[in-house]
Formats: sequence, C-alpha cells, structure tokens
Amino acid sequence: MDVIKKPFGEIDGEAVDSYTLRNDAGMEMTFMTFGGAITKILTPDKNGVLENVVLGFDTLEQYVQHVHYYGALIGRVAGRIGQAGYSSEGKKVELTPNDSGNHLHGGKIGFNRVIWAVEEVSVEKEEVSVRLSYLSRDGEEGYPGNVKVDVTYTLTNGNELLIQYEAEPDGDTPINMTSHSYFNLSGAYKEDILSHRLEMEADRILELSGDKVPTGKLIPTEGTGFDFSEGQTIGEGMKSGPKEGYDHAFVLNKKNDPIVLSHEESGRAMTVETDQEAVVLYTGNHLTGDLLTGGVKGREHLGLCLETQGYPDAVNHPHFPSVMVKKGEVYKASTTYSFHVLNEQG
Ligand code: G6D
Repeated sequence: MDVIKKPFGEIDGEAVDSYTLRNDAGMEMTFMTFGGAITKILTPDKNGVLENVVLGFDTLEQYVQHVHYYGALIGRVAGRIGQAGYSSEGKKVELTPNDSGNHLHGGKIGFNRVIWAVEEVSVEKEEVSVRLSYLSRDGEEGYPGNVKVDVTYTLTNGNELLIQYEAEPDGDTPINMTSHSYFNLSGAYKEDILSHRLEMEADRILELSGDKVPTGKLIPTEGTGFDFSEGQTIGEGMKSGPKEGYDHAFVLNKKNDPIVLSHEESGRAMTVETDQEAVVLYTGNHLTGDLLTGGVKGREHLGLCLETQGYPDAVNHPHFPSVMVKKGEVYKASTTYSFHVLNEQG
C-alpha cells in the first residue's frame, strides 16, 4: 500500500500535483489536484493484466484545454439548473449560465476547474486515503455563502475506491456533488462501451426538456430501453431507448443498491454503491477526437459516466428531494466503486 506524489505541471504559477494510490494487489488510482480529477485507474482483467479503465489525458495542458470533465470532481451542483437560477426564501439567486442559458456542473469555474489542496495522506495496512479540500467563496458562480469542501479518496486492498464528500456552508446554499469519470472496462480503450452490460434497479428516470433540464416529471423505465433491471448492454438499450446514447438521471429504487457494469471480453466488472438518490448515466455522446492517454483518439461512446448525485435541478422542483444545505448543516455523500473479475463474483 502506498501513495506516490509527483508534480503534474502548473496553472498561472500554481503547482498541480498528481497522487497515485496503490494497493497490494497492484490496483492503482491516480488523481491530480486540478479539479481533483481521477486521471487513471489500473485494474486487472480476467488474466490479471492491469490496464487503465478511465478516459484521461497525458498532460495538464490537455485537461485545461478540453472540458469534458474527465474524472473531475463536480460542484457546487452537478447537472443542469434551469435558467441558471432558483428562488430561495423569496429571493432570486442567479448563477453563471454556461450551457444554453442554463447552469451546468457548477458553472464556468466549477469545482472541476479549481486547484484542490491535499490536507492529509494516510497509509494503513488495508487501505490508503488522501483528503482534499477547497474553500468555495461566497458569490462564486453566483452561489451564496462560503463552503468548506472536503473530498476523501480511499483505495482498499479489496480493490474498492471510495469517494466521500463533506461540505459545510456558512449560509444556505444548494450542494450536490459528483465524480465525473468516464469508465471503459475493456482496458486501454480497446473498444467503445456499447458492449458493456449494465444492471441497475431504477424504475424511473427524470423527464428532460429539449435542453436536458428536468421538467419535474418522472417516467417509468419498465420494458423500455431505460430498463436495466435485468441487465442489458448499452448498445441493446439504445436500440429501443435513446438512439444517440444516454444522458439521463435514473432514480434508484433504493440507496446503496448495487449497480453493476461489466465487460465480458475482459472479464472486468465494477459495482457502484451510493447513498445518493440518483445516478446520471452519460455515454459520452459528445466526445471529440482529442488524443487520450496512450495516444488513442477520443470518440463518441468511448466511455460512460455513472454520476451519483441528488436529483438534478432539485432547486427548481420542490417535490424533488432537496439539495439545499442550511447554515450550520453538513452535506455528506459517499459512493464506492468496487472492481472485480466476473468469474470471481459473476
Ligand atoms: C453534456 O449533457 C452532458 C452532461 O450530462 C455531461 O456531464 C457533460 O456533457 C460532460 O453536457
């Protein structure tokens, strides 16, 4: 078990570092302090071959230039907030419009575009962890109140990656964070994710307007291309579901129900468990040809995201579970990504 720190460049004179967490089985997770972004996850396939299973770049400059949110921490609020604003106690709060007049993923300089500080590195017998922090100031991207944010990445000897979020505002503000890795279990991006199989118990999705903002309506998934209850491949689902790919918030039937993504050819599987109400499945429908790690050109559907979170646009739909965090309250969220090989656990 160890944690290796390396310089990864600088932005406007401020150093950006990378940290690699490695367990005794050889699994590795690397993140950088710019956006707290996960840049690499090495996991074994059915033959024990360690390969990278997330989309990322080789250089900091590419991350600064291309905003696909590869591996980034997202906040204050993940997803879209319609019309870039909401009302709170009779007052209109205006946020930065950065997506067709709406507010997406925390705005122009969201948590994905700031440099996080590393507060603590811990190496134990069965796990290693790194705690990051960021102070989001009052008025940042239009959000009220100062918020001290902590995110802890933990890698265990059981090949589990835990992401724990904690945030404490000094004024009422919405907080709804996520992590935006694009997974591709084939390893080193050998193929796209259309043959990846997904199993997820989510009987409803949020209906979206034309610009992908939730309308407030929930739609049943049973028997549709959005029904992953029995497991289906992404490609199969797209045939009777969204032809261009998924970019939808699935409402989990139960928090912490396992969501299983698998790739038969490599034998890799990943189980996601979250204490959040929803998961946005985004299948990389707009990826462009940037050169990724290993010199592979990006392309649509080369990776998929499982962005665990509260309901998107909850600030504008009172019947959605609230994402407002009041002064003195503490926002907490936790998601575990467990990696294993299919014949071990099926
Ligand atoms: C697009 O609509 C999608 C988002 O869900 C995704 O997070 C982003 O691209 C990277 O805006």
